[in-house]
Amino acid sequence: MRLTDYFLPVLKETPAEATIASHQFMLRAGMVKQDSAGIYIWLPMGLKVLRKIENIVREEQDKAGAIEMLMPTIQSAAHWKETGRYDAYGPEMLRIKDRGDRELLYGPTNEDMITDMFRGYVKSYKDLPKCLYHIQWKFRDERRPRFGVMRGREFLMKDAYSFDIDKDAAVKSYNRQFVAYLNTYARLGLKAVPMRADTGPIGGDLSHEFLILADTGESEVFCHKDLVDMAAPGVVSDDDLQAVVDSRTSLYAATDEMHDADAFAKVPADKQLSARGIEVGHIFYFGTKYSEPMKAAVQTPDGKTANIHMGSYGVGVSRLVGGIIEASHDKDGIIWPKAVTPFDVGIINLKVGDDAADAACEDLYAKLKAAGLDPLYDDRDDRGGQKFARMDLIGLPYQIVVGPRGLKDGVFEVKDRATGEKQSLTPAATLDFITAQFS
Ligand code: P5A
Repeated sequence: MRLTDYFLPVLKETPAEATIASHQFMLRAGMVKQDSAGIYIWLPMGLKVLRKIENIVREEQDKAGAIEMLMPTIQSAAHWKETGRYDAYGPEMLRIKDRGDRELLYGPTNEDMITDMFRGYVKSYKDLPKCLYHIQWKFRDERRPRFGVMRGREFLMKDAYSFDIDKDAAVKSYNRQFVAYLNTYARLGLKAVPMRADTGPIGGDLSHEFLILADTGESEVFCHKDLVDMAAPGVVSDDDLQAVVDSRTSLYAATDEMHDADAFAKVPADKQLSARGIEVGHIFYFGTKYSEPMKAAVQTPDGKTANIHMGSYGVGVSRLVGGIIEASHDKDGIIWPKAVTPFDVGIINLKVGDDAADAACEDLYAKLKAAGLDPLYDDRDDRGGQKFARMDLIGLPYQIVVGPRGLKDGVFEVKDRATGEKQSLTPAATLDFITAQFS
């Protein structure tokens, strides 16, 4: 993409309403614009990152055997009345009436709707287990929307729902999602720690939140330090699921609502970590909480009927955009992990209009694209300082600076955004170096 063709409305000043780095940088880098409290327009570069995160989440769900579908954002109140959640959910739910005075709502989550759908089709144990998911916008009329997309009112969630014949089978489904979450966050370049968590309005007694540690996080957390740097498990066979989950849950980790000071005191003092965290996922096993009132039951092998055991599994997809920035930035701007960067590499032309500089940039731009990369070419006629600041702000992992001085010696300057390291490379070596970083 050429910058002169793109829509990248970068701001010079930090908007006063933004108090944390991710919010400031997302506004300044032209990724989002607030339309009303907690509701955002996703501008082109913000959307690119959102889609990359969404795709990684999707791939890991698919690998875990979950099946993608799509439920609507607007739901009928009837499902929620059946489970008793219509009243219980309170003012966070946006309630709407249609022209026929029928009660609708903008979905804050989908347990009630999917249980209604599933019970209509599935009547036998032979059709279990199943795990279905979608990636869809939610609305929660949060009392205090803040920190940009981190606590929005409208936000994108991946929500999966598992259906099993009994508790043992349901715990297996839970464990499979638990492991998928570890792999998902690792691919996003994050260290997310699973912690025992409160279940709130979703319900159930087995639940973990996945949190990334950050000073600006909204949750207070307590955990064993070793959990933070554990490597992702990768592919795990069904037989090994429980052991992988146990290797995490045997170490102390809890959010403040579930914190047990006595148990935490037993963690060796040099391993105790109290910190703040950003909740980027939350998984639940809630048994028959929805299937019982909705009579979602199947025939068992011995001819009886049993209520389906369910779990639900959420990832905060739009929150992750902010979460990744909180975990990876410096004073000058964002530092994107390669897996989610909006563009792979930036080309800075320091002398737009100069034949040699223009030709070198065009050639490099074409070759990077031919190599399957996604470069952003800054071909705007701006001052050098402005170009450097803009490129640092938007945080692409590599920058290639093309200017008259280097060209005289036949080299470009290649900068690593994370380390600040610079090297002078010939055009051919530049191409080799950059493509190697993405292979
Ligand atoms: C699990 C899937 C649920 O809603 N039902 C379906 C369950 N869980 S949850 O914890 O309430 O939400 C799941 C994840 O969504 C993100 N999230 C938010 N992101 C941005 N703004 C919000 N206001 C917001 N609320 C929840 C979190 O990452 C949470 O873990």
